[in-house]
Amino acid sequence: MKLSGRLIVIAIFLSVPLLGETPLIANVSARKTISLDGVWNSIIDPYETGLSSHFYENAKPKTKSDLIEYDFDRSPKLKVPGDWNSQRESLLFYEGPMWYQRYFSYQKHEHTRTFLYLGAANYLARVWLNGKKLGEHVGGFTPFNFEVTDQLADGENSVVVEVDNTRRADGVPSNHTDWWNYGGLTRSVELVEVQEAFVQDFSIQVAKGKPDEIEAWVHLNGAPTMPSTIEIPELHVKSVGEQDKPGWQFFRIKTKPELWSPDNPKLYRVIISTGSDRITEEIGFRTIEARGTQILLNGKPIFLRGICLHEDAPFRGGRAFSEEDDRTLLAWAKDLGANFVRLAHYPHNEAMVRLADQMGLLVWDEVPVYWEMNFENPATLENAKAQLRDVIARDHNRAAVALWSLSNETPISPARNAFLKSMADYARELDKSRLITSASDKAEHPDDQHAALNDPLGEYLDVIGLNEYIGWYGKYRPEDADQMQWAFKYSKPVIISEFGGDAPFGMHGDNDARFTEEYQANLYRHQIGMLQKIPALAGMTPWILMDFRSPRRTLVGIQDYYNRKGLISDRGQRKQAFYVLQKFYLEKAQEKH
Ligand code: GCB
Repeated sequence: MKLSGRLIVIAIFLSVPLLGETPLIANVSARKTISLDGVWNSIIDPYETGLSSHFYENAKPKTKSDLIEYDFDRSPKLKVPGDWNSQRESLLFYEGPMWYQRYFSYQKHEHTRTFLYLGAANYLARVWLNGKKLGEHVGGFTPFNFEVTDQLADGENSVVVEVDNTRRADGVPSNHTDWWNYGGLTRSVELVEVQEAFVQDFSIQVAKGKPDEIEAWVHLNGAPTMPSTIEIPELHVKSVGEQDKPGWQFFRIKTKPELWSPDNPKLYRVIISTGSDRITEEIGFRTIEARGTQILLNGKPIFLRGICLHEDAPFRGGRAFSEEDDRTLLAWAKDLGANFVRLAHYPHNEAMVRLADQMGLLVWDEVPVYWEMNFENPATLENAKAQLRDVIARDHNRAAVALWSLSNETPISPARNAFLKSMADYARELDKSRLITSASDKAEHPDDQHAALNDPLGEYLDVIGLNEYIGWYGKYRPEDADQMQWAFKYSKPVIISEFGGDAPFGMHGDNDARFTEEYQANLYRHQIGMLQKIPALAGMTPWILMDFRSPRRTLVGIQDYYNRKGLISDRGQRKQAFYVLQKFYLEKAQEKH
């Protein structure tokens, strides 16, 4: 069997090694892991002395005359996973380098390879094991791993990570965002043990346009010619791959799986094995496509009843990272009547996407190309592409993920258009099975009854995302939405990816009194009326499920450094607008397309 061109492209791109890192191991949760979560020593380093003072050596004075001006053992502690800002009051606004260190004991085994896997570190991370540098990673929301088989000691080991969340003009994101710049080892750190030859990555999905065929590839590490097998016991499938080039096996499997959808989030147990390496995965099978102005799930039009989410932890504050945090947020989205979530504005933790698979929520997965950025800088583009590549590598087996989003509210310019076109091309090279989108806020108002989105970015997308704040920002009141007619330059499905307004829970007043629940609920009523008149409307994700921390929101007694556009407060209280949207979604869910 020869590979289809599409599979070859996917395989080549997902195999590109990362600078200083090794390619990501897929499905770490199905592996033998040793958790390095817990309490780490930490040194705040605002003047960046750690590198020149060799903090990474974790040295101790050997004689009483030795001079060593740091001591991890006696330094304050930080919990991992976790941002530092919400762990100590003095760190709430801290931006800069922070050094993390911990000891762990390890027993070496023959024929075992070990990787150090970090779920995320915001923003720049430099990593050392036993004083030896493993590498660096840029980007605060994607995982990375290093092979440490040869660096590990039998017995006690010391790992040091410098994490620096300084904002950078050339960064992704850049200097300005509307979310908290939570720094630290924000997701789990673990050692992953694998066989000498192991399954590095795989892709298993329904073949495009062929619901009775599954196409798959398996990428092996350390096993150029070993065969691999895919089993799906419930479908009585057991298939041996065909090798096309060393380390790559390809499969075409005739079978008719029950298809995954939000109403029926059916997952199959899939076993992938090579030699003595064997991992189990839960996989849903479905197709997603855009046809005309509709989005089709499994060949049928679907209206995406969505809501935006930030990765802020309900109740306790700080960056969310646990399955408990994720379950709370997604359960609220389900209560709202949603079948879709926009995970804004960066990749959320992996458990969130896995839970969406299980709970039946389609996902808009986004990278933090946000507002003004240095679109002229080739390094910024490479950085954005690396983040896109890594979130695709992490999530490409999730049926829930329907859309890769390239950006949010970027200012139109030739450099920006070229930047995003390049990202769109790259996303399609990596994964042709999903839809590409982006959120634009560049609507024009020729008069007070008309609005148009002509952003040239639309040319490169499968689905147009529009953020509009009629009734909140700008001159229009919520009622003005009633007269507004929308036009879109590109005849493609449209998702209204944001609208909303701030209201702290419990603040009441008239419908026209800013920052009251009544104002917010009234705004939602008029928005819903307006949006339903858009013929190309394929879905919506209002801003936002829960209030979240933002340094831009300074209004005392109302915002207090929180963006209050949540339908639910950060303490879990539901505002009036929650029920307005819930009513609409429950009605919409009853409609037949
Ligand atoms: C937007 C941004 C989002 C902000 C929101 C707001 O357009 O995309 O990140 O938080 O507006 O509340 O202003």
